Amino acid sequence: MGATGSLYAVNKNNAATMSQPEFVPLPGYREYPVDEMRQRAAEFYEEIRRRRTVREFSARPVPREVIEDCLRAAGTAPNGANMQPWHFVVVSDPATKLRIRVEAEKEELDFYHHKAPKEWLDALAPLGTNEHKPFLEVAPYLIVIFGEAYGVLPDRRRVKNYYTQESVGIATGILITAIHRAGLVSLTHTPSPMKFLNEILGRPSNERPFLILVIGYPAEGAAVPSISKKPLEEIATFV
Ligand code: IYR
Repeated sequence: MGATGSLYAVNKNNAATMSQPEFVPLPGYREYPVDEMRQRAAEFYEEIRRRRTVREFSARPVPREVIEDCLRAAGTAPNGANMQPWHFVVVSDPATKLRIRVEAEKEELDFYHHKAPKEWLDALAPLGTNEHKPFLEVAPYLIVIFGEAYGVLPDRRRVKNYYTQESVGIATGILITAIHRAGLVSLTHTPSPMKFLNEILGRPSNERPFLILVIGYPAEGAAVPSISKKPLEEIATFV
């Protein structure tokens, strides 16, 4: 069972009987000679530093299997007590994308013109964002990521989850990295509030929308803001 077990089985085991831990020899670990380790770390940095958040998408279709493998990768994320407190809804249906766009733009209009304090709008100014979200219709895939506030067993008993936000955040980071590695681009979109996503997608109330990941090819000639990342010295301290 373990990592591949269903929520039901994992929790049934854990909750019903304080089961004995079952261990297997660490599968799949690879040690690299130190030079190769250095090279791999440097190469990964070069690869991931090319990732950019993109807001202009092409409508070009993307193979579903690619999305499936990226989701499998996300599902390997470390998480609280291995409850895997996430659910990913993959939206490609045009009518559903349109409904999401309409509801998101309502919230965004309110955000940009009423709710957002000036300080927040000033912070967003370099990104050039506004209430118009055509990418929600144009991009071939939206993955709506939900975090489970608590689990629900088939007999409707509730199961406690742990560190849901952290767990879903880590899984989302892996998903974004997988999408980049596949040669696609993504955008993390967070209309607020996001409750409308439960209604449109028919998700139960124990699931809370975390964010919408917009996925596809960049539009031809897509441009991104001229911004930079902080250098290592600013983001890390070695003691
Ligand atoms: N949700 C809005 C505003 C927004 C907020 C942050 I923080 C960003 O980094 C980017 C946008 C929107 O999507 O436009």
